[in-house]
Amino acid sequence: MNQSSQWPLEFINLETYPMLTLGSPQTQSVISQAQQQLKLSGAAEMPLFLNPLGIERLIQESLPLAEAAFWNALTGNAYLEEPDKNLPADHVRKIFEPTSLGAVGYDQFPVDNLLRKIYEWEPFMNFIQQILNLPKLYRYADPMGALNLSVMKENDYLRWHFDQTDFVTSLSVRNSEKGGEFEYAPRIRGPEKENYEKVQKVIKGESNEVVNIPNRPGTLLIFQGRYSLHRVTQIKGKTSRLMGLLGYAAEPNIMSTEYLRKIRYGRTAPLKEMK
Ligand SMILES: O=C(O)CCC(=O)C(=O)O
Ligand SMILES: [Fe+2]
Repeated sequence: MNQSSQWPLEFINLETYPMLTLGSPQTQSVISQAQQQLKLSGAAEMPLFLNPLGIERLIQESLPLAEAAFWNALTGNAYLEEPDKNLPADHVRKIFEPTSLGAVGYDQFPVDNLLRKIYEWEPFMNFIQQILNLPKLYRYADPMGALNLSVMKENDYLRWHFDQTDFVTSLSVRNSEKGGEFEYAPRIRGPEKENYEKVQKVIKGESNEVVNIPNRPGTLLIFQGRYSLHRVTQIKGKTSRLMGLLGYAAEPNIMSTEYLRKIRYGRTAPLKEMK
């Protein structure tokens, strides 16, 4: 391993997360705890994954980057697709909520950006792969979608939805003063059952199955969002919520559609200076 590929090390809390020794008993115990959490609730939370130096650097680098975010506001349902016209008007697939947030694409990250370094770092990907117990893991092949900085400013909101991917890996950069909480209903649907009634209750604020994960800077989160309905509550106050979203998948060549690029980054062509 050469010098430059080692440098995220000084920013990671290696005492708690000794990622370089995957076979050691301590690392195996961290990995099996995360696996337990995923099994129980679909979310593995690893607080203080970054050390104070790492958190500070992440914030300092993310603030100017956030200025370059593309903002979009739209409305949609929890299933991220147009509902069938023949469904009754009160069907949960016909509940539309607003979403507004900003996103910075992978091609906008400088090469020496810490979040990017961590994302591209083999030992980090191996660590995630072990937790997910997958034979292989790949970075998204999309030049914009692979790594994102999500930027949510005052009044922004990410509506209740299910992800169309099996899991999302995030690294929290900064919290808003109020709001900005990640709320979710663990495994509220399954591959064979939609549980529309329960889903509807969540969206209407009538469910007691909703839990939340506080947004603590430096926390690494692996979240399985295909079956767990989730949202980010409305941001209150002038401090924007910043979150790194790291795109890994069990299959190679994952690309975003042109439509997704357009609504998320406001463009379909990647920037020229991309590596
Ligand atoms: O910003 C977050 O914490 C979650 C984002 C999310 O749910 C998504 O990108 O699908
Ligand atoms: Fe999501």
